[in-house]
Amino acid sequence: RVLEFELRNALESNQFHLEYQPVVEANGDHGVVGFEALLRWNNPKFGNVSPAKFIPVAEDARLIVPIGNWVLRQACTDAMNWPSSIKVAVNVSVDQLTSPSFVETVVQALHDTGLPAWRLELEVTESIFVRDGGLAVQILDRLRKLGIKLSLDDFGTGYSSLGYLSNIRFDTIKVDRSFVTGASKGKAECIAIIRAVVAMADALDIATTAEGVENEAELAMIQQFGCDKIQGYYFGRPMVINDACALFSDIQ
Ligand code: G
Ligand code: G
Ligand code: MN
Ligand code: NA
Repeated sequence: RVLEFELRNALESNQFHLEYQPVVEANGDHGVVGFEALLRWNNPKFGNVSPAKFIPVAEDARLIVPIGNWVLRQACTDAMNWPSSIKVAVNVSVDQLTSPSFVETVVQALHDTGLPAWRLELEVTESIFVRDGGLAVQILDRLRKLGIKLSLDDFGTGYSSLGYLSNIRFDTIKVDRSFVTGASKGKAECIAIIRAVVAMADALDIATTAEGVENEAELAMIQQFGCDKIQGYYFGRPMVINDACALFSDIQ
């Protein structure tokens, strides 16, 4: 595949950069609590390619480990420029999580950048429990014991069972955007699902983040459901690192 060929030399030609989308508190003054790092690829031949398109290619070509490790290191480096209470979330593919030296790579990235473990949040999807659930649980447990935060991304859209929630303690469940969109259109099923997820998370002492909040009405709805955190265009689109840093400077 042409995309795979281009992807092979994207790292060394500096074609990747990260954008950061703010995660804010659902209530009060909606202060920024962290950012999710989102990978961007600008290729001379194809222009900007969406991660939704190239991540699966990178996974199939076994390029996701070096690319994912670059993301991890870059995100930890960038986060050191923010106030010391602000977290950074990094998406981790199953192949990356279960690759032989993933835990060591994370520890090294924290050590080299000086980022405290609790400021790093790793986002995984339910799909990691499908293939080799035992190994994934074991690795997540090691990461957790190091003080790293764990988030369950795109919750409710995967093919997994809830059993893993009794084996591994997540800090945050991210309610998938599709439920937020559906609920805001008055879809009773989506409303019921969000309510149930929040109730379950509360009972398990897990925080919830609502994804894809795009307007005032969706914000009000999410506040009513009792989600803890919000991520969505209403509070900020993914932005380059300088813009993320500028959110904290007093002079605007
Ligand atoms: O930023 P955007 O909405 O286009 O992202 C599309 C998808 O790509 C999302 O599901 C997101 O989780 C995923 N993605 C973005 N950056 C990374 C990354 O660094 N690693 C992995 N594994 N997935 C990512
Ligand atoms: O799968 P994951 O949750 O990691 O994907 C995050 C993706 O969701 C990013 O690509 C980001 O651009 C996108 N996103 C974030 N907030 C919104 C939003 O409010 N609306 C829409 N349509 N997409 C969003
Ligand atoms: Mn994510
Ligand atoms: Na998501």
